[in-house]
Amino acid sequence: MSSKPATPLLDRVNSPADLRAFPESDLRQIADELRAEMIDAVSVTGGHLGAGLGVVELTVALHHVFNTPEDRIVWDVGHQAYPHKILTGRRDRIRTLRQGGGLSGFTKRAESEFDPFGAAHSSTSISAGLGMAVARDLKGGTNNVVAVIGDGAMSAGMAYEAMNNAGSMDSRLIIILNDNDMSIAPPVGAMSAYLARLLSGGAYRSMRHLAKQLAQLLPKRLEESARRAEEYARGMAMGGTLFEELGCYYVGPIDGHNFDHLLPVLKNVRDAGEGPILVHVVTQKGKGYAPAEAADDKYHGVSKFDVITGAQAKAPANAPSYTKIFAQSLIAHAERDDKIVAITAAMPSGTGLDLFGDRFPTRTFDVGIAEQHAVTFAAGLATEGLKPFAAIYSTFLQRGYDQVVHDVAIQRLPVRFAIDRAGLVGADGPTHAGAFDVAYLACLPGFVVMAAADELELMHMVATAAAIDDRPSAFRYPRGEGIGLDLPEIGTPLEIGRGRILREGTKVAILSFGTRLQEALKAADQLAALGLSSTVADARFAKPLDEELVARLAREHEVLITVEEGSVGGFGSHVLDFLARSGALDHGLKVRPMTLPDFFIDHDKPEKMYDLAHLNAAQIVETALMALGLERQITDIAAIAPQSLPKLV
Ligand SMILES: Cc1ncc(C[n+]2csc(CCOP(=O)(O)OP(=O)(O)O)c2C)c(N)n1
Repeated sequence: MSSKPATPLLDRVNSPADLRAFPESDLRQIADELRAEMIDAVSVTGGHLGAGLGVVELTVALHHVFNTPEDRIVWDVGHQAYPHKILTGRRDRIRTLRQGGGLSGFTKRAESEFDPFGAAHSSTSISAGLGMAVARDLKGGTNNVVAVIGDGAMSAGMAYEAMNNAGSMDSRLIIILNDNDMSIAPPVGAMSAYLARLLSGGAYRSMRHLAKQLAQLLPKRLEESARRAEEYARGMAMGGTLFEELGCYYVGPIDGHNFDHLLPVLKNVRDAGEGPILVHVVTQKGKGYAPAEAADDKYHGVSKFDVITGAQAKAPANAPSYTKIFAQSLIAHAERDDKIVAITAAMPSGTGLDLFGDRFPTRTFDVGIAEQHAVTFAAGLATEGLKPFAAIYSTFLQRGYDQVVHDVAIQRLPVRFAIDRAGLVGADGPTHAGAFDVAYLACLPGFVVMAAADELELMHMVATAAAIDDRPSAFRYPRGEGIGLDLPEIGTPLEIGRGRILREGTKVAILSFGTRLQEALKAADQLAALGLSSTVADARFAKPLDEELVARLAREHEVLITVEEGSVGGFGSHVLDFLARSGALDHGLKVRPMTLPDFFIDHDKPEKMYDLAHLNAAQIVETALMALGLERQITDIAAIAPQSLPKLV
C-alpha cells in the first residue's frame, strides 16, 4: 500500500504565530520538514549543523507553547538557532547564513525581534535571561523568559553564578538544560558525569512512559500545589539535587525529540509559579541525519557538504594550518622537555591540542568551557615548576582577563599563552574575531607579547615561549594556513624584544606585527614600482618593543607605517607611545598606524573583511602616498595599468 506524500506544512509557517495555529498533531511533520530544510541550507552554506539538528523538536515545541517574541527565548551560544531562524521569518534568507551581508551564524539582536539576546560565546543565557525576568517584574510584565543552555555550556562558572543568583530570587525564569552529552568534543568534568547519572538512574526510562501523567502532576502554581503532587513529581524525577540546592525547581529528564513529552511539560512550566525552574531535556546532537549521528563530532561545524553522502567539501590546503604547526611544534618541544604541559578550554581540536593529547595524554588538560579557570589552573601549574601552554583563542581569552592580570602577570608566573584565531576569522564574524589580545596583553607589565608573521616564525615563537621561564609570554597566530614555507624539525628561540628587517629602503618604513607582513612586502613592491623606496620590518614583539629598531626606522625614513591585525591600543599604539616619549615625533616624522577599524566587522569572506579593515597591500600603499602628500595621484594610479605606472619621485 503506497501512502500519499503529505502536503508540506512548513511553507505555511512564516512566523511562530502561524506555527501556533497548527494542531499539536501536525508538529511532527513540521519538525521533519524543518530538519530537512536546515540540512539542505547548511549543505550550501556550511556552518553549525549538529547542534541545530538536535533541537529541532525543542525549537518547534518552544515556539508552539510560548508566545514569542513577547516570551523571550535566549539560546546559549546561539549556534543551534538555525531552526529557530527558519521559524522566525528568516527562512527566505537561510541560505545566506554566514555569507557576507547574510544571516549571522548566531543569534543577533539586530537581526530579529525573536533574538532577544546576541550570543556566540557560551554560558551567558541564564544571566541574560535572569536580567530579562527581573526587568519584566520591575515593569509589571507577565511574559515568560526561557534560557536554553547546553550541557557543554554548563561547564562554565558563569552558568552557576547565574543559577546561584536566580535561586535566591523569586523571578520566574525557565531554564532548559539541553543535554546531548556533547560539547564540541565529548564533554568533560564532574557535571557531565552528574548528568549521566541522572539519566542512568532509571528515572528517565519511567519518565518516558509517564510523561503525560507527569504533566498533570507538576505543580501548576508551585505555591498552591498540593504537597503530595509536588513531592510525587520531585520523587519521580529522582535527582537534580544539585540544581535544587542552587534554588532551581528541577524537572526531568525528558525526551527532547518526543512532542508527547515536550509539550505537556513545557506548558506546565509555562504556567508554574515563582522562581527558576530547570527542565532537563535529553537530545541527540546531529539527530535525524545519519552522517552527523555517525560522526565523532556530530557535525558540530561543517563546510559545504553533499546531502546524500554527507561528504564535506574541504578546500584543498596549500599548507598546514597555523593550528597544526603550533601543535606539532609544541609536541617537538615536549618530547625534549617533560615539564611542558598543555591546557585547552573545551577546544581540543580547534587548538590542535587533540594531537598533543594523543602523544601526551597525561600532560594535556581539557578543563571544559572554563577559560577563567584554565588561566588560573595554568598559573598554579607554573608555581610548581611546570611549563604550561594555555592554548586559547584570542576571543575566548577575553573571558579570563582578570585571571591573566591578577593570577599570572602580577605574580610574574611563566604561563605561555598560545593565542589562536588572532585577527579576523571570516564566517564566524565579530564575536569570534581576535581583535583585542595585543591591546589587553601588551599593557601588562612584564609580559612578552609576540605575533608570528608566518608559520616558521610561529615555530620560533613556540621555542621562545618554551625558553621564557621567568615571566608570562604570549604569541598570536591567525586562523587558516601558513604560506607554505619549508620547515625545520623544531624552532629556535628568538632574541627577546628584537625585530628583523626584511627589505631595506629609504623613504617609507613599513613595520609589520604579525601575518600582514606579506601584504607589507607586496605594498613595498608596489611602492617601488612608483619609485618610492621602502623598508619592511617585522617587529616580532609588541612587548618588549624593539625600541632600537623603531628609533632607526623613524630616523631614516620620512614615513613610518605600522600594520597589525588588531585593535587600536595594540602594537601601533605602543610604537607611537615610544616615539612620542623619545621625542622622535618632534622632527616631522609622519607616523601612520594601521589597525582594525573602530567598528565590529560583520562576517564575510576574509579578503573582503581585510579590504573593509583597510589592511591590504593597496591600502598600505594608499596610506604611504597620503602621508607623503601624493594622494592626488592615487586615483590616477588606480586607472593606470601597473606596468605603465609613472614614477612619482
Ligand atoms: C566562552 C566560549 N568558549 C568556547 C566556545 C566554543 N564553543 C562553541 S560551542 C561549544 C560547545 C557547546 O556545547 P553545548 O553547550 O553542549 O552545546 P551543543 O553544541 O552540544 O548543543 C564550544 C566549546 C564558546 N562558544 N565560548
